[in-house]
Amino acid sequence: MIPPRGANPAQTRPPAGQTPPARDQKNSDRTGSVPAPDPCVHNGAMAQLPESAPVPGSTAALLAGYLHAAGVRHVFGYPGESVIDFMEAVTHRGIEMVSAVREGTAAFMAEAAAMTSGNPGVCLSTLGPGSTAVLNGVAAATLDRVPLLAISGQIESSREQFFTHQVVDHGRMFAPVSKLALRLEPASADVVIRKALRTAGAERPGAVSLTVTADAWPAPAGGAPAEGEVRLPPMAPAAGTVDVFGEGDPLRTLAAARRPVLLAGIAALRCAAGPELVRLAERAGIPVVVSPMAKGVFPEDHPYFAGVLDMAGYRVVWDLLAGADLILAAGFDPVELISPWSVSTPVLHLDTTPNTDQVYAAAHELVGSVGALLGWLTAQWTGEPRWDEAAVAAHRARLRAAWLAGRAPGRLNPSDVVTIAREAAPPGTILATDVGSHKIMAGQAWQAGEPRSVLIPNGLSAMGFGVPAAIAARLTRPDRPVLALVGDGGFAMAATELRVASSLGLPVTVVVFADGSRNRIELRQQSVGYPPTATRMDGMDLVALAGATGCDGVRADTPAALEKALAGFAARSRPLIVEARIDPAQYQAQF
Ligand SMILES: Cc1ncc(C[n+]2csc(CCOP(=O)(O)OP(=O)(O)O)c2C)c(N)n1
Ligand SMILES: [Mg+2]
Repeated sequence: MIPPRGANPAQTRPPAGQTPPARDQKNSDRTGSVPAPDPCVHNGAMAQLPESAPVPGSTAALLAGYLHAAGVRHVFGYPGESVIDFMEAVTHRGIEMVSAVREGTAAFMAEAAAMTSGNPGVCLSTLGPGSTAVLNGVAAATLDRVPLLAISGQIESSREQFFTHQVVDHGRMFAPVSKLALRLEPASADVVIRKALRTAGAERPGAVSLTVTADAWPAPAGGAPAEGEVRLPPMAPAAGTVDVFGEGDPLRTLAAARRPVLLAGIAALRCAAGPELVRLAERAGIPVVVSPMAKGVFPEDHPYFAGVLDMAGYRVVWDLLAGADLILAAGFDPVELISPWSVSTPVLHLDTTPNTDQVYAAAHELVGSVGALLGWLTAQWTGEPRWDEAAVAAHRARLRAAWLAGRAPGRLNPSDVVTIAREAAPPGTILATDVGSHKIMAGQAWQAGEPRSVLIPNGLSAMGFGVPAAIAARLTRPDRPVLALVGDGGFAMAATELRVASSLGLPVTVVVFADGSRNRIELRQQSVGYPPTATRMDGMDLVALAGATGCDGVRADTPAALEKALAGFAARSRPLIVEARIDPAQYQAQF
């Protein structure tokens, strides 16, 4: 049965002329007028439910059914003729179709939704320019190891082989940036959808591209046992079996170590191995370094927490690893290495994946679910704790001093922004960063309390992620405050997506490290004596931009002003853009 138009309150907009008044007037620092949400504008979720149902038993309906069963509640995309049947099918299935400003940012939203929820992310683009525009986000999901279905429309199958207007070969185009590029054809729809979902989620996860010709969507789906029935494949990252590779006994190697260090990475996060990490760290007295994308897998206020790899203060962390006599790499993925692996410390490799990267030559490889592997080591441990808490605290103090180095007195330093934002953020806040010098500062010192609460792109490391990621995080976790810390370069790449946030009433807060520079690259130029070619930017008036996109906006150039701007941000009802005018001098001490 089709619900009447507007029956779903979540997808209903006020009729034109009846827009509710802005609720946050007293906190509003913006200038200029806020455009009223316009139900005719296609920003944000599709406004109304379809009048006619998609064809029952169609390929579109089957794919929508599988997505729903896999926990997908949002499809992020941009419309085109070749995908209109599918947009109706997902809406009919109760999945919200979120229309971004462009396809590339829609893919970042889908990636961030998957990072936050653990379920596959889904982005949608049309043929030709839509599919080419989505590539960066697809590559990001693959290198960030995030399960993503990138669905692209294509011209009808009768013209696909010879027609040239807007037609590119998706199979060849998506191959290098995805785990698999498939064509969804009606006759084999059931098996191909299952294959796509299983492949996207299997270790190591990543993007799967699904190309669907316009005529395939309404055609009857083949292979389903009964109309509309879905048979969801397992979505868990790894089961419990253990393969052991390498000479000798890994338990003996561990028992012989006097200064072991755990290095936890994203496979540990995917395996939800946090409790086992804590138990091994405490029982055997082992400090834990985490990778940026694994932040939260180990509590950062724990006495055995030893910092984040390759973020600000990175030399202190590498010194710890160099001085260790065994590194237990627990789900560590070398895709996150920014520096080369330069230490000769022996490695015990604990991962869902064999050591196929060979960045280090592991003494032993234990392959299975990371939590189970850690649990097994803990159960076998009979020795004394190897490190005392005071020694780890001394290491953390060195790291903190390195992170604070180079501060310019009396100015708004990058470290001030991170500290003030963290203090203003209530427990449970989700943080998204962009890419650049600000990420390196935030990645080290933003204290993560739980898994999947910090979204840092560190595989492809694509700029333009932070703003769309914050929007998707808030949609996925409406119960959580969401904050983005972004550079002014990355912000400019995605700023118009904030109109989506205001249209959908998503009160995300975006703090822009405004330094008029693509600083991370400018620092490289400085280090080799080059001028800042193409790395300086004219500043933008972000307060005006906030007004133009229906957000509140405020400028801060001192710590006190920033504290005031961020006070109580989690209780706001409208999106907020904070232009934090920083002095970037401190970065020079960091890199
Ligand atoms: C899409 C993309 N283009 C280029 C780069 C290379 N890059 C890495 S950091 C950076 C500068 C980022 O500038 P900004 O966003 O202002 O951050 P800041 O370094 O100033 O904190 C650039 C150009 C990238 N990572 N992603
Ligand atoms: Mg900048």
